[in-house]
Amino acid sequence: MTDTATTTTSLNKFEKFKAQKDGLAIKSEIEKFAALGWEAMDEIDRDHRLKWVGVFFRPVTPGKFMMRLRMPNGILTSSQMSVLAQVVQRYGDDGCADITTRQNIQLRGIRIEDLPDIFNRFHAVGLTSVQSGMDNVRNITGDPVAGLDADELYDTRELVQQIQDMLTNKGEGNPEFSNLPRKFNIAIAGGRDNSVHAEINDLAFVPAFKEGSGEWGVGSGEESPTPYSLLPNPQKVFGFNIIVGGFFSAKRCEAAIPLNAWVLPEDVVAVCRAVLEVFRDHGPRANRQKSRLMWLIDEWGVEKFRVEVESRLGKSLLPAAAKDEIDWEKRDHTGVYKQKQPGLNYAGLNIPVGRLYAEDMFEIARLAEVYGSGEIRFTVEQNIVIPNISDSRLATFLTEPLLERFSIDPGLLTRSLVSCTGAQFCNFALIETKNRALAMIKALEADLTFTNPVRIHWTGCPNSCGQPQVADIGLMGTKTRKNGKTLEGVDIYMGGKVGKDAHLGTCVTKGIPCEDLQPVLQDLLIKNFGAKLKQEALVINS
Ligand code: SRM
Ligand code: SF4
Repeated sequence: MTDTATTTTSLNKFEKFKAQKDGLAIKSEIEKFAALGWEAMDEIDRDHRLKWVGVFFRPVTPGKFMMRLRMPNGILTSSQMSVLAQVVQRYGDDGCADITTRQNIQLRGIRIEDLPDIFNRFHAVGLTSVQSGMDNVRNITGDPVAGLDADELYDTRELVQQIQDMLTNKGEGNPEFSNLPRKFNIAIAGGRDNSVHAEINDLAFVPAFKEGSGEWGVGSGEESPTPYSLLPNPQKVFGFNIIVGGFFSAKRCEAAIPLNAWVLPEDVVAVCRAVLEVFRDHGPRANRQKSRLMWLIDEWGVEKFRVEVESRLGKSLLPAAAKDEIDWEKRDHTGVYKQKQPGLNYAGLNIPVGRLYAEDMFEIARLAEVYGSGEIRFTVEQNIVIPNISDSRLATFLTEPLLERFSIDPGLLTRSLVSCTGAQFCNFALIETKNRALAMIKALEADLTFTNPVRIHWTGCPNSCGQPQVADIGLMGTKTRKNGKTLEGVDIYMGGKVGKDAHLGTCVTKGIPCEDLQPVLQDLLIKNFGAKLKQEALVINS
């Protein structure tokens, strides 16, 4: 490590404990912790280092840990889902799972004494939770309908898996990337609708065609780079424009900015490695509120950052293509859609606020096996997609009782509802989110009619895990005062645009007590999103 990273006097407490013992060292100590019990563990190991293997101590429910998996491109098999269901099933009422805003899943109620057995079960079905928390690269997102969508530009699945394998040493843990200055998010968009919210990632790849000119690609290091002139159609070559530095934090939120670079798909893994090496070795480590990649880009300027990335790559990057291919409104994939493979369909099921229980998970696994190919996918809206349902089985699939709860045609608010974990399990939370979000949507849908979905995102604190800045209406938990009392409240964000011309929403109103929120939302929905009171609609139609 260089410059800022080595100045021990300015290291924050996280940097100090990482320097004493790398988080990944915890991997060989799991048996010991299981025998010891959580009460007897060293606090830094328990509260922080365990996150390097995806195990999160929950101060709200001490002794009942959360486990965050890795789901490259949000894809898993029915056998993997069954294993996850078995894990949470043993915890009875304490056990459940949440689909996350990064196309991933978290398990709850986990006891430390069970970790060796859980890791063995994960290993047997190819699941990993390694490096999913703290100063590591989070789950890498890709297009949720990759390989299914006739209109896709690039099937992101293999690339996402390759990046994860490089970062995590095929799920075993990779000390090269286990001590970044801060968390890091990577996304690859493969379609025209930016299903991954590329702009809110530290590093994202956005589809873009480049007019051929006989220049050389950068190559992945091991094999020779592909010259444009040898590509099948050198006049119009597919690749990705690179954007960098997008992030949300309590103090600052930024959309990613162009790196002014374009890469061939086969160079994406090498570029990820180069960017991460630069961030690892030069990213600021003194103040954790100012450690995300954008702070380094601010300090250096994007030009210098690009030059450093090129120097790690050992090659120049080509300038960005003039335009990218994101020209659709964002789809939510809820409903039944034809696949590019004749006779096959994918079904997007709405999972209200992403919450699943063991019996739901077994049932989803069963449906995927009986009607599909055993594959299940997650979306960043915390929903699921079951692909490869044949035309002949579709009608029976649609009669399955699970679809009454996990609908393919939910109400227009339910459809787009997203919520972070909130006070039930998260100690940063300023408010309860998931249950409140569901109750609020139910009440609003009872009173109003809608013509279009309205995307409402709840997040329990300014860390913004529920991404309120990408929503039509974003609700961020806060504490507020009313009649001399402190109450749970929200700041309201509006104007988030996703898909084509994505941009972040901003705070429009602060400190609305949650108990007064319903009429405020009703008013916003009527004035800004064309909702109508059911009574009014009845009069107009009669
Ligand atoms: Fe997050 C921390 C949950 C997506 C920004 N996030 C946390 C912790 C680990 C805090 C904690 O220890 O309690 C939360 C765990 C609560 C729990 O028990 O579930 C937590 N974050 C989540 C999830 C589960 C929300 C959800 O309900 O879906 C998401 C897990 C994604 C995954 O699978 O890895 C989740 N978090 C996000 C996102 C959205 C995204 O990635 O698109 C963001 C904003 C984007 C970003 O990071 O730039 C996000 N989480 C944060 C931050 C603020 C980061 C910062 O730079 O300051 C924190 C706090 C921190 O890291 O210090 C945080
Ligand atoms: Fe917890 Fe805040 Fe993230 Fe919600 S936004 S999961 S409350 S850290």
